[in-house]
Amino acid sequence: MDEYNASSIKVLKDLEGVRKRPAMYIGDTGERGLHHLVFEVVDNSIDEAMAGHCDRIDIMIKEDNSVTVYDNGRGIPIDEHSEEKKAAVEVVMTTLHAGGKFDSKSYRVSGGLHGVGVSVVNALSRWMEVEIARDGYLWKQRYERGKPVSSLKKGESRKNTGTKTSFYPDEKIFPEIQFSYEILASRLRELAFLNKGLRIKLNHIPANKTAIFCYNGGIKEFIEYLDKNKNPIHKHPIYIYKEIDDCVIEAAMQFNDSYSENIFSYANTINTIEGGTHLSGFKAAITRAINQYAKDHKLIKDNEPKLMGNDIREGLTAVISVNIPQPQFEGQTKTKLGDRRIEGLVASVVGEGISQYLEEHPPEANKITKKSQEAAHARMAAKRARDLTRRKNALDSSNLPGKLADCSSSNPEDTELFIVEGDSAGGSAKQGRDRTFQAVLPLRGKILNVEKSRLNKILKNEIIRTLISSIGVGIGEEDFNYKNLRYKKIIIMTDADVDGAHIRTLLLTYFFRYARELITRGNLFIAQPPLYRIMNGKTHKYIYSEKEKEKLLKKWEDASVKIQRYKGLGEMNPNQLWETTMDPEDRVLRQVTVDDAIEADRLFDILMGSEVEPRKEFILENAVFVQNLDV
Ligand code: 0RA
Repeated sequence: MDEYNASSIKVLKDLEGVRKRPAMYIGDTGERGLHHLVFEVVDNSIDEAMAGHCDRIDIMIKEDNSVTVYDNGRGIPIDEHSEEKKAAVEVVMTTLHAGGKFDSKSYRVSGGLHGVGVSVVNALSRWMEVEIARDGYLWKQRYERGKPVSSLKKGESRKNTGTKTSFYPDEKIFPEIQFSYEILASRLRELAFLNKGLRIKLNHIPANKTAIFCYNGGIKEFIEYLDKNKNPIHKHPIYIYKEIDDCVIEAAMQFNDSYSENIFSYANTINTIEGGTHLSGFKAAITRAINQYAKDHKLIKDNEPKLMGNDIREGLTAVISVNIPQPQFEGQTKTKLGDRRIEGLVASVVGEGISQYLEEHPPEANKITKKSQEAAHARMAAKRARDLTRRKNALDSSNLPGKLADCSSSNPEDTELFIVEGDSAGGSAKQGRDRTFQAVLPLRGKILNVEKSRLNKILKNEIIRTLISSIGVGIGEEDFNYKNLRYKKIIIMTDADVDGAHIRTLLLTYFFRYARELITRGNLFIAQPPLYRIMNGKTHKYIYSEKEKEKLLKKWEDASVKIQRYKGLGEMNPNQLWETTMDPEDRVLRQVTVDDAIEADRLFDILMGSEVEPRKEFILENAVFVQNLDV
């Protein structure tokens, strides 16, 4: 067999494989996988921008849910590929992992979250079209379900260069093909922050929304965006940028008067949720630089202990972003940077940058140091108090709270904890549940906003203490231990109204700040009680959304239907609560994710901050960090 035929057969086989097992390439075929298609195509344009050949990318979602991504880069090469006897662009569009083949100095990421290649998007699209302006002409090719349906055609003459890729997600693969403006905007905004000066335009026609993201300040503006609802203790973020060897290291940070730490790390524009060597180098540099400054300027006495990293990072918002050739990703979700040499490189670049900033800005340097010292004192006072009262014991699960109605199984692999708002709903839940594996914890009273307090105060709050001992994993960096988790699923069950949303958010804030592992490992859920019960003669149906209600009313148009609206969980009797919300066979749970930790964090600020309007809007629109899931 000649080489041409051999490679054609391989292409068809690969294509078949992608369509047979799409999840292996894009994670899933739900909302996340669908959006992944867009990001995969955009990533190719981002690569072109990172190589310095493109400064604008336009993304359009059309009325029919087809997508167009345009960039003004050099255009995908169109010349005939010597081995395969077809245009280079066709090879790129139809061959698995052919992406960075033409460019050895590419920052292309292979494996991991992105970088599966545009051929995967092609294989999963009903059709795809590529238009290239290059070498004086416009060139066009069309594919259907990954196979070319025409050769590359030369069109009218063109002076400029660029690439336009359009596709329509295959409905045979994706059950839903509607794109979310929010999901697209949030990642595109992030990409614009990470690529200083790059202009990214999003036009979502079905949603009737357009945005242009372009930040000449790069991640420095990212910090300002993240901290929009906070009070910084110095006016301008500290900003560090350095190209060294074949790497680019960029960091920005600002201290605010809150108690929480927000560091976002990126490698080649991938959000490294699990951190890695760039993050540890960054943290080490901050701790070292501030201690050195404090020592040199006699702000810490010789007999006093050094400031700890945690103390220094209280109220810190920071972004560390590195671009390196061939990054190695590790960890459960392949979002942990593994390259050892980056640790020292980042530590020295960032250390030098911070030290220089501190020397050049004495008033700011003093404020930052003083803030760290206060945090250290608070931490030591809290530790003394804790040791004295042996609070640790009171908080572990050998001391279960009286309010908790535990289940009989003690195997954390199949147990569930329902956290329920109010005593009356708590009563119904206790009666309605399957007590072999379902535990119920009714909460009454005000839940503390953990965003506004330090750990020692949080530990004094009765509701928080009840939560901690029921769940079993402890709290804070020293005490938290995932192994002690007492329930596989933790389910927040609140009323479907604004008060319920508020309580839910306070609880989410607590989990996000002090037990984030429960979110990242997928243990946290939100129950979905029905909004209505619609009766039609002898039959009835529970309804969970307005859309569903409209559909059913249309279907039952002529019948004499009766609609009962549920305002709270308390209006359902125990049996109804079981049937609609607690029975694993029929219920709908939403899994809480921190996929978009950035937006989540900003939203927590909005929700808990003093501005009422954005808060209302958010509660009504409902969280982006909650993903629909049927369990
Ligand atoms: C490799 C080489 C060259 C361009 C590209 C890749 C390229 C790929 C994509 C994908 C989307 N937009 C793109 N823009 C450019 C050009 C090499 C040359 O001109 O010498």
